[in-house]
Amino acid sequence: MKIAIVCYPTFGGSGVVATELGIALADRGHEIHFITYKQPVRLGLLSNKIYFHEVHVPEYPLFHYQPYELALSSKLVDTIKLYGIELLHVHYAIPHAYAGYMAKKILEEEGIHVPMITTLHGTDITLVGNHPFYKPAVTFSINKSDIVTSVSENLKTSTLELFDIKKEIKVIPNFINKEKYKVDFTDCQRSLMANDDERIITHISNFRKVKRIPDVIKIFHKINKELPAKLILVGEGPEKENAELLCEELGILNRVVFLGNSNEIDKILCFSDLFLLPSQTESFGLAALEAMINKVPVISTNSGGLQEVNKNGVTGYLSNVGDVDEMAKNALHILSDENVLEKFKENAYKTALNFDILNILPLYEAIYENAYNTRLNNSYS
Ligand code: GMT
Repeated sequence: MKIAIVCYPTFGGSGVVATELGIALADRGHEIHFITYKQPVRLGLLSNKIYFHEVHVPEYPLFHYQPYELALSSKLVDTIKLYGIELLHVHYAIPHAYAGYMAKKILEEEGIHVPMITTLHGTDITLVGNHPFYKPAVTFSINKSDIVTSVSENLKTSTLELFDIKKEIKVIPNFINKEKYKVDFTDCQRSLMANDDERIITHISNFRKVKRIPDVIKIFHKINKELPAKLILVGEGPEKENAELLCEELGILNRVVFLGNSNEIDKILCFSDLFLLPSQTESFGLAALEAMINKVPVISTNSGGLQEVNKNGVTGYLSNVGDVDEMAKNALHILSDENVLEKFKENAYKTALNFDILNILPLYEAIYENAYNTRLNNSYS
């Protein structure tokens, strides 16, 4: 099948999921066309099955805001016609579902019927899409999608609570590719980061407020009082500067490594002992799953869809948002005993295998087929 994928090209979870899905679909023989404003960060070399089409937004001084949706819709129309694309899959509702629907309608005028799948990722529903200034347009474009998927049961429930949704929402969880994470521990360059007697604790995110970075640092501070440890912070975002200030204030700057964005998180997770994700909310928590496939237990909050990924007392522990004391206590329980740590590591890995792409890809392929076969029925709605 010829499939166009619209996503954010950045390090955010929705872009990562969209890119990895496209790569896996291409491996299965589909022809994939990524349409976005920059080459997706997880997309390596292009192949004869993977194309990238850049959306350009010409600047004009009259515009206070440059019309990205308009440029995206036009790019979709042109690309779909040029390559005979049969299906459109948009990741993150804002503004992709809106622009996708417009493209679909323009194409229908020319007798071209392309079904649109919209995948909801989290903040497009819980933080941004829910804002009154966006809500009518987001509700409309979700309802006008041919098929709507959500990355967790919890996100589906929130979507139905927050919006007036007439469409069925199918849950297709996020995934990892276990083949990509076959690094042997002996290949890990642990000694670059910490001494042998130090535990390595990691956090990876886009450093937005929702990630509660101060909690990451406070939990680490409490752990570090009890046992020698290093904190590795991976990612860039608005909260990074405050994070550095807090580390300085607590006198732990020399125990914390700020690594910035990385395309080699597997190499970092390979030598990590524990992953911290104390988010305010997380529709799924892809970063936690990526930790788990690297045998890293997770200390997280119990908010959003995290409970669907991190299993309390098995792959790590879950606490109420802001309960840094309990999170530090649970972290110490895991880190203080080699046998306990090993058990959690093994459990984390085994649980992550349930989310292997080989289990998830057929679910997407089935909805693509269904959407394609029923495309004419839905075109006039
Ligand atoms: O804030 C982020 O983590 C980025 C955001 C996104 O939409 O790119 O992530 C959301 O989608 C991910 C992939 O489906 C989920 O794993 C994250 O849990 C979700 N983030 C939130 O709900 C805060």
